[in-house]
Amino acid sequence: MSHQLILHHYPRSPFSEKVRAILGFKGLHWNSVIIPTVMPKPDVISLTGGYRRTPLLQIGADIYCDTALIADVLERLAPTPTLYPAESAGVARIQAQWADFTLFWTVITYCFQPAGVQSVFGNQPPEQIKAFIADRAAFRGNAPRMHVPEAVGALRLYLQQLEAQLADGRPWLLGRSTSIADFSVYHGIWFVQGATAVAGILEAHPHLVAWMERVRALGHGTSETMESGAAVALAAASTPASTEGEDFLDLHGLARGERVTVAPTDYGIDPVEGELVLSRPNEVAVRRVDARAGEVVVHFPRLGFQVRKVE
Ligand SMILES: N[C@@H](CCC(=O)N[C@@H](CS)C(=O)NCC(=O)O)C(=O)O
Repeated sequence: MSHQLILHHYPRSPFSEKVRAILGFKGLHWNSVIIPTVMPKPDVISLTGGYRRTPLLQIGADIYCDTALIADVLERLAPTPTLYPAESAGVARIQAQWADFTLFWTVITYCFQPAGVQSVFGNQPPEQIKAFIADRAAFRGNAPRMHVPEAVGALRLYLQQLEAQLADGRPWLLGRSTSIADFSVYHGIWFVQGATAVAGILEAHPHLVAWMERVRALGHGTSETMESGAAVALAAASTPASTEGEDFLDLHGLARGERVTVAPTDYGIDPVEGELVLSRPNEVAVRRVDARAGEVVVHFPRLGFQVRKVE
C-alpha cells in the first residue's frame, strides 16, 4: 500500500485506541502525531478548519474525521482482513454505532464518578485536571448529561449483555470473524480497564475479559513518530485526491462546489466551512484552503454530521 497514513491522536483517547487496534488488525504501518488533549490545537485546526475531535487520519492533503469514516477508509485501502465480514453484515455497523455513542457516554460518566476520576487522571497535576474538566464542559455544550447512578446501572446491564453475547465461546462479538463491532466495543471497555479504581466492575465477566485480551493481542501495527508541524507541512506539499467524476448524491439541494459548513450534530459541534466536493451515501467532504496546510479536503461520515449551505 503506497499511502502514508498519519494518525493524529493521544495515548489515553478511547476513539484513538479504536483506530490503533484496527491498524494492528490490518497489520498497517503508520505515522503517529501526538496532539494536545485540550484546546488550543493549532495544527489540528489548520488541517481541519475547525473540527477538534480526536482522532484524525491524514493521507497527504486529505483529512478524515471520525472513526466511523476512518474505519471505512482503512478498509478501502487494506481490505484484508475485513472489518465487515459477510457473517455479520449490517449488524456489525449497528452494534458499532451503539458502542461509539451509547456505550461510550455510559463509560465516560461511569469512569468520571468521584471514586474513579483520580485513577483516570493518574498523577497529572491539579491545574491540568482543572483545565481538562473546563475544556470538556465547553466541548460537550448542551449535549444531554447522564448521571452516575444511571451510568452504573446501564454499564452493569451492558456488560451482562456483552458477556451473554460471548458466552457460547465464540472468539469475536458477532461470531467467528472479527468485525468493526469488536473495535467499537473494545475502546469503551479499554477505558474502564484504565480507570483502575472502578474497573472491578469487569471482573464478573470472564468471557468479556478474555475477548478484551484477544483484541489487545492484535496490537497497534507498526508506527513511527512525526511532529505535528511536519504533518501540516506534508499536507501543504501534497495535492488532495481527485473527486472529479464521482457520483454526487444531492440530499440538500446543493450542487458540487457550493459553500457549506459541516458539523457534528451531537457534541464538539464546531463547523468546518468549505466547498462541497464529495457527497456519497456515507461520506461528505469539503475543500478548503488554509494559510499553513494549503489546499486540503476534509472528509466526514454522513451519519452524525449536518451539512448547511453558507448563505
Ligand atoms: N464519533 C467520534 C467521537 C470522537 C471523540 O469523542 N473523541 C474524544 C476523545 S476519545 C474527543 O474528541 N475528545 C475531545 C478532544 O480530544 O479534543 C469518532 O468516532 O471519532
